[in-house]
Order: sequence, then structure tokens, then C-alpha cells
Amino acid sequence: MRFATKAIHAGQEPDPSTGAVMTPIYQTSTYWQKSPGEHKGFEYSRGTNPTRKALEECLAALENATFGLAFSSGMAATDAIMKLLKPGDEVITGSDLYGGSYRMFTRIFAAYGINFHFIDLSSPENIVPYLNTKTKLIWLETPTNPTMQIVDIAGVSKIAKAHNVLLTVDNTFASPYLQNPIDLGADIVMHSATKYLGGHSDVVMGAVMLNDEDLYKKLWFIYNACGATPGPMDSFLVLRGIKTLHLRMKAHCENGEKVASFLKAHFRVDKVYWPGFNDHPNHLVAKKQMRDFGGMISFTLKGAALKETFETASKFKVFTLAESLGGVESLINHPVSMTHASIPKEAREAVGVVDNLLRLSVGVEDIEDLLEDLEQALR
Ligand code: P1T
Repeated sequence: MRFATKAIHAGQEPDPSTGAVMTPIYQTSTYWQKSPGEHKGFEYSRGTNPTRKALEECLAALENATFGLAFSSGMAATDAIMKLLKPGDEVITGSDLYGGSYRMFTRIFAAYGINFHFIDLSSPENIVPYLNTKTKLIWLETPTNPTMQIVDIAGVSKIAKAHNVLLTVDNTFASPYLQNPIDLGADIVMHSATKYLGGHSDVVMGAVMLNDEDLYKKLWFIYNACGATPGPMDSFLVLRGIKTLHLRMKAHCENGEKVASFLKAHFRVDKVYWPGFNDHPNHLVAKKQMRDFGGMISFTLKGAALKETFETASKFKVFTLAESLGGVESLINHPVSMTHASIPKEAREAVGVVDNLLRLSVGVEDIEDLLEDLEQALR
């Protein structure tokens, strides 16, 4: 099946008990057993639920993976993957990363004896000096949050495979519509399904997709044993959101390109971070591994201090000042005080997360309204 067909149908059949065309919300915590252990494949909803199962099959299909797991948030998905590691293990990851991932790595897993190297991943060879026998995982985002750096997934995968190190790609910003890391050699794909997969800013969820059965079994054990699994209502919402993923992403990309070009030409704007520009440092890699360039854009306000940046961020009327991204509505975010506040100043400024940086999640509203809003807010 092709992408749009998978988005609408994968994992979903008319309900066997009623013929309902849409997957029902199986709002139950537990399931009848005829005699102990004799049941229809479902025992207890922390581990298995039919609505969640349909979603997980759909998620796997979108990433061309064999297995899918849904978690109660993107962070819960990250947490489960990190629990594959043991004290003394080392992780190589990017220096530009979602603030919550950085916080979990440095303040939760570092305390359990896992060592993290935060490095510039713009060139795969940068990884080599950090590899040693303790290296067990490479964790990368591409495009990165919030400066839209592009990491060459196939290039990193080649190095990871040669050293027997697992590669996980956080594919939240691209969505499976724009990029499929498993096809490029990644072992695990992770998503904050809160974003483009859900698509309507009405649910918090995480997803993990992979091919290796042993690894899937290990992750399923953690998922069931630790229990950060989503309920049936949230599973239904993401399953429904995914049905329009391809339509929404097309519109996000179209609007994104126009907003990026508008910003680039604006006298109050200094840097614009968007992988679709020819002069983006890894534009050619983006062109090779992504189908389009997405609707996430960051920019700096020329010469603006924090106060002026706050004033500008508060002037938007169509873009809503809020954390998160990937919904149909446009959002504006100030990374330093919002999504990336938990990263120390020195570390974030080294990768361009400065006081006058603003991040846009360009939604699918009428482009003229979005450009007029930018025009009035930047006046
Ligand atoms: O919020 P949650 O569903 O737990 O997902 C965490 C997460 C993981 N990875 C990336 C790349 C993310 O962007 C996020 C969440 N990010 C935001 C809330 C944000 O506004 O950037």
C-alpha cells in the first residue's frame, strides 16, 4: 500500500463484533477469560488494548516497520528506549535537541550511570572519536528542535552498524510523511505523536517503530512492566488524526515554504532556519532524505534583546504563543523561556538557541492570514 492508503487503512478492519467501520474505543481495563489464560488475545489494557493495537499497526506501516508501540507521551517512549541501557553504557547524541530529551538524559539517566556525549552531528564522521566499546546507542533528531539542523541518517547508520551500536532517530519534526529513518538504516524510530501524527493539539502520545523482533520484545517488556501506555480514547484520537496526515503535511510544507521566504526577506529578521533553503548547510542531505522540507521554521529578530523578543512574540493574533507543534493551527514559541528552558545557557547558545530566537510551527490556515499576521507582529 502507498502512504495515503496506509494512513487511512493500515491496522484497521471493520469491527468483527458489530461491523463498525471506524475502530471502536475499547474503553475497558480488563478482558474476560473463559478459564485462566484462555482469552481472545487481550488480558489487561496496560499491555494490550484493541484500539491501541490498531493504532500500533498503523504506526508501524507508516514507518515501513514491522512493529509499532504507542506510549503515553513522547518522553515516555524515550524513557522506554533508554531503559534498554545499563549503567556504564555510553550514548552519543546531538547538541541541538528538544529540551525535554536533554533534561531526561542529563538529569534522570546520567544519575543511573549512563554517560552522554552531546556533539555536533552535522557531519557523520564527527561521531567517530566518541565511539568506544561502551557506546551502545546513537540518538539523533533531524530536523533538530529548534534550529532545523539536518543529520545524514544513512551516513550515521553506516558508522553505527560498523560499530554494532543502535541508532534511534526522533522523527517528530519530519513525520513519516517526509522521512522514513528505518529505510535509511535506523534501528528504532521514535515520535512525539502529540505533534504531526495526532495533528490537532488535543492529545499527548509517543510512538516507537522498529523491525528487530528481539528488540521489540525487550521494548514491549519495558512498556508493559513500566506501564506508560496510552488509553483507548487517546489511541483513537491519534488513529483518526493520522487519516489526514498526508493532506495536512502537504499543506504544512506549502505554507512553510512561503513563511520561510517571507521571513528571509524581512528587514527585522536576521537568521532563518529552514532546511529548504539552498544555503542551509545540509540542504543537499535534506533533499536526499526528506520528501519535502516541512513547516517548522526558527528565526532570530535582528538585534533584539529579550524584552523586544517577548513583545514581538506576544503581538501575534493568528499564530498562538504556546509550546508544542505539528497541529493544524499555527503556533509561535520562544525556545529559551519555553521548550528549551532546561538547557544551560552556555550549551544552548553554542547551538544558536539564543534570547532572540523564535520558533514557528506553521499550520494549515490560509497563507494570506499567516503572512498578514507576521507582517503586523513584525511591524
Ligand atoms: O511532549 P511529548 O509528547 O512527551 O514529546 C516530547 C518530544 C520529543 N521529541 C521532540 C523532537 C519533541 O519536539 C518533543 C516535544 N516537543 C515540544 C513540546 C516542543 O514544543 O518542542
